[in-house]
Formats: sequence, structure tokens, C-alpha cells
Amino acid sequence: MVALAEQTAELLHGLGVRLESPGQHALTVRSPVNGEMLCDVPTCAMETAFSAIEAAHRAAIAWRRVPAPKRGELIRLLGEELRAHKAALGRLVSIEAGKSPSEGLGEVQEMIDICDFAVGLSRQLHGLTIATERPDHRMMETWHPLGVVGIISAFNFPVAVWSWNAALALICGNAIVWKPSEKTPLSALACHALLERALTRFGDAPDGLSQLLIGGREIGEVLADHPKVPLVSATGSTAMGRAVGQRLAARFARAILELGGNNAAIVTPTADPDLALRGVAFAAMGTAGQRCTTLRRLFVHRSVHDGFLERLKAAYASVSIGNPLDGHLVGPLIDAAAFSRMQAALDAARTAGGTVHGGERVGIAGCEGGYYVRPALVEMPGQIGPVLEETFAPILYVMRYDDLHEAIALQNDVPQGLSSAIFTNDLREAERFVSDDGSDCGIANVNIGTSGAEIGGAFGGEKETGGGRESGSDAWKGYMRRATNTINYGSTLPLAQGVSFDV
Ligand code: UN1
Repeated sequence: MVALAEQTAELLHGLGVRLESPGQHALTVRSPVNGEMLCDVPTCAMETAFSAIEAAHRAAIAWRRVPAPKRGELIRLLGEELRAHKAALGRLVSIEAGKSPSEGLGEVQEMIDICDFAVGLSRQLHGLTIATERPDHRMMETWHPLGVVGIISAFNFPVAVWSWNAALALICGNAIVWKPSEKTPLSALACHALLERALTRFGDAPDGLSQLLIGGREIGEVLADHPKVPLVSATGSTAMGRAVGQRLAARFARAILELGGNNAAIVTPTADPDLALRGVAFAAMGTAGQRCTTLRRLFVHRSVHDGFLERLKAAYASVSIGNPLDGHLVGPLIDAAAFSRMQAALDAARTAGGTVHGGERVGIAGCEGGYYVRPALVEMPGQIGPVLEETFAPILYVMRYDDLHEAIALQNDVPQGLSSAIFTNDLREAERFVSDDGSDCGIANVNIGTSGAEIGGAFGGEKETGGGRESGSDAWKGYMRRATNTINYGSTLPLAQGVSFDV
């Protein structure tokens, strides 16, 4: 096989990335597939971050005057670039984030989907007309761009999450400044280059509309603190979101936070066992447990528990683990630190009385520098210890339940609230789960696992997941400000609430 560094250089070239010489402040990028060094990337100095935000601010002032459907044309062109470069970008994501080819391509498809969605939306940034109590008056609601939108993204979806934010922010008339994960700057450079191409084809967009700032925490802090950044959309850990959210709140700026998930599924007595098994397996082991939507807790009804667990154990014991570029279903963890955190969680589970199956490091020939693990299935006596935390690794804690209300209460009884699922063929159980009295998460599915959401729905969750919504439905409203306009087309000045003030 051609070395990954060489493949990466070729992919970057084809995607239009021209790497500057890294200088002193280089970031070394490694592939989690085999630990191989891919290249050195220059990082952004603090002064550059400040000037990029100023440039984006100037661009936003011009961009907001471009009609929204015309702004949509830019995203249509971005969608074309993504279609044309789907294979290359998907491959780059697979190499840099350690995903299977199918998942790498799926991520780019998610970008294409949000572009299509945003193009349509660019003609539908609708406000309401509202009945007014005053004669010869009209009241309406209008939506306006915010200005510069900061985007902070994580390593596990290095391109799709940017595109959800970028596509919506841009059609809504904003400029964007992106701080990607330090673990996946190459995918970010590629996205940025494809957007630059779309901008060139578009023709007369203002300079500086899209900025990419590669660097560490200090860059995120600049975005969180800068008075010319009215909104930051941040995806990552709850600790990161807490820090960013508090800094934004201190200056009354807005946040869209998409943070940790500790997602659960309930397998009921009437569940279709084959479907439930596949749903659980993909959600728990796919992307090596490194999705914010990964299934981490499983409640199985006592009457079907033992049989389901046996089948699950067999699936865990036989799943193909290995180089994801060769199509193995379970690829590597992102790095050594992720492996240590996984082992620490498994130790804590044992201390809390859990029985651990799997979880050990697996050696893969040719990929010795990668951190591959057998996904872990942990039988837990209750929802205690590490079960209450999100560990970004393939660990599934399995517990029994007797009564659905009890299972729903347990599923809700964690600090996080992103995604959830029930496997049932009982209408009452399904409806209960999605009712006011059911799952408290931003995503609640029936007969589907917790991960793999489509872009058409609003994506995000409650509690420590941060409360933000990205992607579909009316998530676009988060990228705009709302104005209520009252227009008097009469020649008198009636006051609301019947107040009189005659001077
Ligand atoms: C994430 O892990 O941050 O629903 C995003 C899913 C994907 C997105 C995950 N569409 O699993």
C-alpha cells in the first residue's frame, strides 16, 4: 500500500490545498489508522486570529446585502464541489479520522445533503405576519444576519459538522470563522479550499467571508471573547462547552452547543430481535464508539435479557476490527489518550461490580501505531460509576429492567440528553417513549439506533448536551436575529393597550 502520507499529499493537492511551510508553530498530523505522520501544518498566530475576525466582520457587512437566494447560489456551488470531490474528501476523512470508506463517504454525503437543504432554505427564511390590535397597522417579524459566526468542531465528524454550521450561517447572511479540531486540520483545509473554489465561481462575494484558524484552545478563546463574534457554535466535550458557554454568556453573545451524549436504548419484550441487534451493534460499535450519538447504555427487559445478551456477545466477539481503509467495521480510537480513558472507564466499571467482555487492545498487522480495541460489552448491576459519564470509546453498559416507566426514568437519569431509542412493536410503548412523559433527549427514536441522524431534523440535545440545535428543521433561526416590526399606515397614532398620551 502507498504510504498514507503520500496518499494524503496527493489527496490534498487534488482538493486544492496548498500547504504553506509550517514554520516554528507547526502542528504534526498523524493518522489514527497506523500512527503514521501525515504532514506538518502551520498554526495560526494570535494576531492572525484577530485580523481574520476583523476581515470576516467586514465581509459580513457586505454579504448581508446580498439577497438570500443569491447567497444560496454559493452553497449550491459548494454542493457541486463536494459532489465532484466526494471520493477524495471521503478518503481524506477516513485517513485523518480513522473511518471506514463507507463512513468517510457518508460524512461527505451529509455535507451534500445540508447544502441542498440550505439552498432551498435560502428562499424560505420566513417571518410571520402578526395580527395587531391597532387600526391601520401591520405587525411582522423579520429575520436578519447576525454577523460573524464562530464554529468550533471536533475530530470525529471533521467535515459534516462544519458544513451544517457553514451552510446555514452563510445562507443566513453571516461570515464564518472556523476553529477545527487540532487532530483533523487537513480535512478542514480541504473543506476551506472547496469553499474557496465555490467562492471563486460565485464571483462577487466579499473577501474574507470564510476564515480557517488552525490552532489550540487559545484560538477557541479568541472566538468566545471577541466582541465582533455574536454567535459561536461549538461541538465537543461538555467541559469545552461549559468553558465556551460561560465566556459567551459573560458578554451576552449566543451559543449553539452540541456537547456530550450518554445515549441509551431500551429493548422491550416485543422488539424484533434481529432489527434490535443490528440497531444496537451499529450504534454502539460504529465509528469505534466515537460519535456523540454513540449508544453507551442498554436497558433490556428481564424476559428477553439473557437471549439478547448472548447474541450481542457473539456479535461483539466476531465484529471485524482492523484497518478501516480496508473496510473493517471497527477502526482505531483517535489516539493513545482515548485508549487510556477507555481503560480507566473499564477499571471503574469493574470496581463498581461490572463484568467486562472485550475492551482489550488488538494488534493489527501493518497498523502497529494505531490504537485498536475490541468493543467492550459491560454487564452492570445498576446505573452507577462510569455509566453516568460519556467515555468516547466503544463501551456499551448493559442493564436489565422490569417495567418500562422504570427504564425510561433510568434512561433520563444521567446529566446528558442527546439521543435515545426504543426497540418495540408495542404501539403504547413506542408512543409513551416519544411523549412528554418519555425520553428527555433531543433525539428519541423508535426501532432505530441512537446514531446516524439525517440532516433534515434539528440535531442536538438537552441538559449537559448544551441545548443547541443544528442542521435541519428551523435550526437556521439560531444563526439570525429576529426583529418585530410594527408599521402604522394610518394618520393617527393609537397606542397599544389603549393607553392615552395626548400632548
Ligand atoms: C457527532 O458525532 O458529533 O447522527 C455528529 C449522527 C451523525 C452526526 C454525529 N449524523 O450520528
